[in-house]
Parts: sequence; C-alpha cells; structure tokens
Amino acid sequence: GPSDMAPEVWEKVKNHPCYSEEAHHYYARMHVAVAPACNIQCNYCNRKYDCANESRPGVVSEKLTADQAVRKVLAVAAEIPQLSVVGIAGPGDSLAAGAKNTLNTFDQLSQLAPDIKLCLSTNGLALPDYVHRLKATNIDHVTITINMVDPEVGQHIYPWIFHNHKRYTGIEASRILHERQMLGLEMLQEAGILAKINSVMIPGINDEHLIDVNREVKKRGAFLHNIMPLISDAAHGTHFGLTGQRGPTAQELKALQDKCEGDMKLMRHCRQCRADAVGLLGEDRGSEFTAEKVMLMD
Ligand code: CLF
Ligand code: SF4
Repeated sequence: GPSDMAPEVWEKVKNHPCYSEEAHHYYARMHVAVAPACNIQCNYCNRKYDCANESRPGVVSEKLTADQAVRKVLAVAAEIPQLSVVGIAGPGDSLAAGAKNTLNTFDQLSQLAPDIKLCLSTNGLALPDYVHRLKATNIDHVTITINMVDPEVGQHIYPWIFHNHKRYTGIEASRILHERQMLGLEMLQEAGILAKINSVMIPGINDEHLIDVNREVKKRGAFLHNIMPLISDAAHGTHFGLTGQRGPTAQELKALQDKCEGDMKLMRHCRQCRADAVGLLGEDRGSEFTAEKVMLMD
C-alpha cells in the first residue's frame, strides 16, 4: 500500500470506494434504505426525502425491510462482481429508533456475505450506544456528519434533537449533539473503526467554522474529512430552502477544502449518493434492483 498508511489501515481502505480515491474507479458500493426514522432535525432536511447528511436533497429512496435488503444485496453481488461495500445511510438516521433494522441487516450480511465490507453513516447522536455492537459485527467504516463543534453555531443548523426520551431545543440540543459526536468519534478511534467525517458547508452559518471542525476531528483521529456543499432548494421544502439560504459556489467549496487539507485526507470525490444507490460512485444502477425486480430474480 502507499507509504503514508499503516498496512492494517490500507487493508481496510484499499477496496472502499469512498475511503480511497483510487478504489472508486474499480469498486462499487450499494446502499440499502432500511433506516426510516430520525432522532434530530437538520435545517437542510425535509423528512419526505433521504437523509441529506449523505445524499442529495429531494430524492426518495425505496424503503426496505432487513430481509428485503439482504435479498437485494445478494442479488446485486451476483450481478456486480466489483461490489465491495454495503452501506446504510438513510433514508433517516441509521442508528435512530434502536437501530433495529440496521443491526438486523448487518448481522445477516456478516453471515451470508462475509467478504463484503459493511459501512454506516450517522448524525452521531446515538453512536456512543452502538460502537461496541458495531465492532462486534466487524464494521470497519463509520461516517459521522459533524457540522459544528460549537453549540452557538449549531443552534442555527439544528432546531431540535430527541435524546433519552426527551426533546431538546436551542443551544442545549446542539450541546448534547456535539458531546455525543465527539464521544462517538473517540470511541470509534479506540475501537479501531475508521471514521470519516461529513460536513455540510452552509455559507454564513458554518463555512469558516468548518476549519475548527476539521481541527477537532483531526485531533480525535478521524481518517477522512468530506466537506459537502449545502444543496438548498425551495422546491424541496427544507427550512434553509424556504429562508433562501444559498449553498456555496464550487470555488468557495474548493477554497475551504484547500484550507483544511493538511495531515488529514480530504475527500474530493464524493457524489452525494442516494440512500438506495447501487454501483460505482457516480453511476446509479438502483433502478435495476428494485425490491420488486429482486423478488423476480430467482
Ligand atoms: Fe455509502 Fe457513505 Fe459508506 Fe460510501 S457513500 S455509507 S462511506 S459506502 Fe461515499 Fe456516497 Fe459520498 Fe457517502 S460517495 S455520499 S461518501
Ligand atoms: Fe434529515 Fe439526516 Fe438530519 Fe435526520 S440526520 S434530519 S434524516 S438530514
């Protein structure tokens, strides 16, 4: 592997299309949309669509049960030999509501398709409760979406969270979310699970602040930072869309990525996939593998 990477890290990333730039030309990922619930509200999200922490807004994925998801993965693996990773990234938060479908899907896949890597993406609120369970299921890759490390900033992004059976709002909501995200990241590091951080760049709200985010996640051992542009559109009925909050220009995004580029890798090949994407990054063969079609395959 490359000289700047420990061999055990290289083993984990060499065929992961998101964690390795080179791998994305050769290896495919698929998402299964088994996680419908969410435990927080982001101002760039409209719950009718996929989790905007790892996908483009305005997309509705086909929700699956765990059993349907497993069936679909086996069908896709038979058709697409480059399939190396199965991720759960929505349509809500993968660890909300007890993470039941997520864990059930991963448990079955680790038995039935042990060569496929398992990957998940979360807002991090529930993550500390599940790190040990994820480790026990051989999950090597977890993405946390971290948009702030200061609740003063967070209050403009998160109107509320739902935590320990209670709803929190304002600064308190963002303080709890922040603490849980940092704790979750530290626990991933201790468990030897590679952490990727997604951040949504929101001009005037957290753009300059993402430099602080980058420093804090780097300090806690995150492997890769993926700064994604806010895609804001009134037609999708998000809070930011309705208030006219704009997304960054391509130049603004690149300038921020350049400022953060240092000892830590910046991801620059993210395609903001759907929660049910299938194939190489940038290609989506999901429509070939709807639940209905998969049922007809054998
Ligand atoms: Fe999926 Fe995300 Fe795993 Fe990749 S996607 S859960 S880490 S397998 Fe990749 Fe897609 Fe960007 Fe995500 S290109 S949206 S970073
Ligand atoms: Fe929407 Fe994802 Fe935020 Fe939940 S975590 S509110 S699904 S963008």
